[in-house]
Amino acid sequence: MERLGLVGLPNSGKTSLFNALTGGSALVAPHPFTTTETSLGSAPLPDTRLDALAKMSASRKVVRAVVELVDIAGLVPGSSTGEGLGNRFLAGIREVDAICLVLRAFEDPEVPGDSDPLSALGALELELVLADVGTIEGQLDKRRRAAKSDKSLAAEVSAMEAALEVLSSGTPLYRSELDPSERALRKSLFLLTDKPVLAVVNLAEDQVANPDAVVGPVSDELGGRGEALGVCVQLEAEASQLAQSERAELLEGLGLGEGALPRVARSAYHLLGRRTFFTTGDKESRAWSFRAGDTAPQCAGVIHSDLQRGFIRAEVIGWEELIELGSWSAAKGAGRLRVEGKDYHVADGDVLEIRFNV
Ligand SMILES: Nc1nc2c(ncn2[C@@H]2O[C@H](COP(=O)(O)OP(=O)(O)OP(=O)(O)O)[C@@H](O)[C@H]2O)c(=O)[nH]1
Ligand SMILES: [Mg+2]
Repeated sequence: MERLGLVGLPNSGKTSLFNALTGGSALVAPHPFTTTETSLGSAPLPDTRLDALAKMSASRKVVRAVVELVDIAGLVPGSSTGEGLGNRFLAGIREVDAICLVLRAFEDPEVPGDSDPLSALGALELELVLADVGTIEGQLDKRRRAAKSDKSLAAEVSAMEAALEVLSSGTPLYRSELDPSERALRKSLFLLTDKPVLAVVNLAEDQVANPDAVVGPVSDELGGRGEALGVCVQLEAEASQLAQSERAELLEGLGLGEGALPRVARSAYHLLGRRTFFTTGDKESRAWSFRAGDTAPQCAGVIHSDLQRGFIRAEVIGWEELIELGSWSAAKGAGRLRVEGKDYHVADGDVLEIRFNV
């Protein structure tokens, strides 16, 4: 399954965010490079659609979809050439499918480090860009020579040259106007800035009431190429340790509604290209995660490989319509279940029942 990597300067709050999202307890400390090994975790995805379906079906069990996260060692200026935990951190980023840039805005004399999220963004992007320039420069001459005898490599070489030009101007590839279809040609290079990004601005408690002042400039800087979300990570991490009702009380009391973590989890999920379909019944209501664009048999395979192998058809209805009708049998009686075959592309929010035969 696709993974989101948390990337940021030391002491930006990456591990705190990781713990808050995953309910984990990885080490958090006010000194740089607390995290030296990457850790993996999964964050359950809050989903009110699933809650509504579970209520409708009076399900005894509710199973949420998850987002896979990776907490990566801190990046410092010079990481691209091996400073700090340079190589470890670069390897960590190469392995993820999308990046969450954690930008510190909180000030705390106890926690060394800068609290200017825009300058952190600049520093992080510069290191990622430099690493990518190094990767392409290390390969380009070899590929050019190979392309002389093998004409089929010409497209790859020109994609590399186009990427190098963008990077050399200091621009990460996720911000560029490059043709996305050329991405496949660059895939074997494992470039760091060729992945989708999201930014989390780690706010101080006194910035939470007016996050736009701090988050807005980051959002403008990313210019629509990445979403920027403001989160008071420490506060939400503390809240995540509490029981559901106390947590709601704390967050509501601060005017934070459900808090910002559910939005981070949902944005990450979408950034990774994951979508959700549901199954519902009195035994269980469940959110299943599939890749955007998957067909009904592929989605059936997420439940069990037998369901894909023996797939006959799917009965399908949108979750909202099903809730309105009140039950699966009511939907069936009203002739509102669609019958879909092997070529159907499942939509986010579909409720499915798979007919199969093995
Ligand atoms: N005041 C304040 N402190 C925070 C906040 N978020 C994190 N911290 C503190 O900042 C310190 C660093 O947090 P970590 O989560 O370990 O940061 P990190 O980015 O994982 O750090 P490294 O692994 O060392 O790169 C800890 O002492 C946290 O308690 C916040 O929103 N406000
Ligand atoms: Mg850490």
